[in-house]
Amino acid sequence: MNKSQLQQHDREHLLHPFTDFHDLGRQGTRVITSAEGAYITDIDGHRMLDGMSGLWCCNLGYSRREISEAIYEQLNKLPFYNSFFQCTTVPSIELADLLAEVTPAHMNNVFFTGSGSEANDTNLRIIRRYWDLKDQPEKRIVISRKNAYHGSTIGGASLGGMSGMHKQFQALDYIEHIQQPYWFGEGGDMSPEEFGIYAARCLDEKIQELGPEKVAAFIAEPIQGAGGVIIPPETYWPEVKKVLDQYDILLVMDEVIFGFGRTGQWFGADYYGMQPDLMTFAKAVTNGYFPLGGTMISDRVADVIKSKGGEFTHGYTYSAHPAACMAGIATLNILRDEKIIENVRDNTGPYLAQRWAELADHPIVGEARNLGLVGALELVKDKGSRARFDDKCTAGTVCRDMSIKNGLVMRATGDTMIIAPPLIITRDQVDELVEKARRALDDTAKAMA
Ligand code: PXG
Repeated sequence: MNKSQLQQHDREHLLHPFTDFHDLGRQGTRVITSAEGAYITDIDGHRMLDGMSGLWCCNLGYSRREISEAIYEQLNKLPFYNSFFQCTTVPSIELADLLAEVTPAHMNNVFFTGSGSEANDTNLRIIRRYWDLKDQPEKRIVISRKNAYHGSTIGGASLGGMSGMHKQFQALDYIEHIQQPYWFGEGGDMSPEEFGIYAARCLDEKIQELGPEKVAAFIAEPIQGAGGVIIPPETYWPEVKKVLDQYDILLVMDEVIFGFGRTGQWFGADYYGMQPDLMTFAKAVTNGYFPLGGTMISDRVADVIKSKGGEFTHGYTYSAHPAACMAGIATLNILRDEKIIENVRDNTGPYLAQRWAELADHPIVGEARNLGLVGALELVKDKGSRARFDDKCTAGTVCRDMSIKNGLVMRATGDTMIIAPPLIITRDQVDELVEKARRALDDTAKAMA
């Protein structure tokens, strides 16, 4: 099939995730046909630096045969076996060992799932089971944050705080949402430091309002990813820690985007010095090569679930799929053996920080923020008042299209442009990324004038 035939069949038979079908019909899909290193190529032969690592998952880029070969060999040896009913497979044990090694010291158990959404559903099941076994069944409520993203199953979407999503389904009734730590958008006249404390105190207020004896857990991404790379003010996480230390409430850190090196540390929890009870992961655990997610479970929680006896009635057919686990093993070995994360921390992360900050002087950039290998640009019409161009987020859409035209995949969340390039990006490629982003900004400024 040629390009237009592919687009037509796509329109007729494929319902895409998070897609406006009118727009899709009008514009047609972009057909991506190949990828190499940090670049993807579409059906027209247009090659782009992939500033989004696929969908925050191909942290090692697209050319790691060690991973694809590990999957292939496993599929030929034992393509599937389940981990229910006292069965197990060698890859699942080996990956569990490796995860226990790279995650914080107090986390030594994993429950495997097929995705991040499923893993957050698993978290809800574990939280409930934990408090029941502790004879505190009244602890039921989970606190999350507005504009959080925790997936798209009913559980994941209920935990998430995106208003557009909540309009389209009925959320679970035991989840509450509080203020997000988004200083640029919602900090008003407060300094970032003041606002960080304020946003953390909102957690305390909510716990007191609900009654600590009813609150089971607090869930948060270390940095909001899909919500627009919202890097909390430095005061936020230490204050959240203080709040949580006062109460007997579980902390779930959703590391689906920031796990496996994005901050220059293995996990966001390491970066912020937090000790979560549960830690959701997916995406980069297999470098995006095979679907796999899961949740890491602290010793405190695992001991209760394991020792109090009785069956934990939860699991997925593809929990611990052997080929997925082999992909995970190969990925973690590369991250560890090639010191990829150390390189982000000491070399490419600081270099991106320096180059990305230069974009703050652009006339339509209200803020350029970054941490490790992630970054965001706030597009504004007026820098002083942080006023946007319009309420339809036209600037973000224009900038995304200009960026793609200029050979860089940059994503728009409203009028916030975001990047999360592969962790293997070189300094030269960081230069290329920043130059292409600047060109996209220039083109956007012209189009919006
Ligand atoms: N938690 C977080 C923090 C995520 O970012 C999920 C859970 C769900 O994972 P699965 O594997 O079920 O998709 C995610 C997923 C975007 C975008 O546009 C982000 C995600 C997924 C799709 C799009 O930034 N994150």
